[in-house]
Amino acid sequence: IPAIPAVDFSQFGEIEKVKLSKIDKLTRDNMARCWLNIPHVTQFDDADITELEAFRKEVKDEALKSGVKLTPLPFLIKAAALALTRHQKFNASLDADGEHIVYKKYVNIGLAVDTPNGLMVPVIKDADKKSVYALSIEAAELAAKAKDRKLKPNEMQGACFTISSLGGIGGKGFTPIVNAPEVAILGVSKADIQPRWNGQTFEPRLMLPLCLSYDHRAINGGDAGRFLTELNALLSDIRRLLL
Ligand code: CAO
Repeated sequence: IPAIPAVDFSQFGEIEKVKLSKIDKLTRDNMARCWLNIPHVTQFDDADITELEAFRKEVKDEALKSGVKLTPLPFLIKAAALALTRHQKFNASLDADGEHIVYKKYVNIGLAVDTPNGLMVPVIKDADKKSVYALSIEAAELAAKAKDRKLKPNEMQGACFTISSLGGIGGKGFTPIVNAPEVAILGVSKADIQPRWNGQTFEPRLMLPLCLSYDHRAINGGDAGRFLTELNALLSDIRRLLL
């Protein structure tokens, strides 16, 4: 790849040169590696989370009494974990031998956490077996550890799939980079009230933007369409998480 030529920016005005942190350097190398190796496709959808949000608000205070700060995130982890158990191509990695695909029988979900020191991705193990409260507690604990630089190496290993939620920050959508050897990543943006046609009239509904990037060597558009449709159905009617 032709290198980007070095530029002396100081010839154009005042500058400040700051050393990259160790985490920034790891992210730089990992992102470049993933971007260059993986043929990415990103598919978008909006999930109607009006009912999910009404339920979350209903139980929020009760959850707080048990020490749980309930955000939409643990519902997303729960729904993604269930969808991963039903769509094994997403819970897989391409084998380094180039001849096999490895299907995983466990569901570990990486969580992108924005910290002052850079991007960290702690892993929630066996996410499919945990309750929404348990996922909420673990996500908060891992995010706090990431921010305090207290994550142990084994708490950042073994993810099958990553969720990157910018919902608490903002934006309408983005195209996340697949974190190899995983084959897919879910980006989540900020939910927003939108007018939706119900057949007779426009109704205000809370819509959650979902962005699914995947490795097109391992996953086809049809697989991704089915996965995202299932995830959308689970989030739009969380009773389906029980089925
Ligand atoms: N839509 C609307 N509101 C949302 C939302 C969404 N999708 N997701 C979260 N919110 C709300 C929460 O409910 C909370 O509001 P209340 O306090 O009123 O309930 C508020 O936004 C803040 O949430 P949070 O960000 O503190 O908590 P979280 O569980 O949503 O996320 C964590 C936790 C660790 C994922 C997040 O702090 C974080 O680091 N996000 C950035 C990830 C990132 O950097 N991704 C990019 C990686 S690639 O460069």
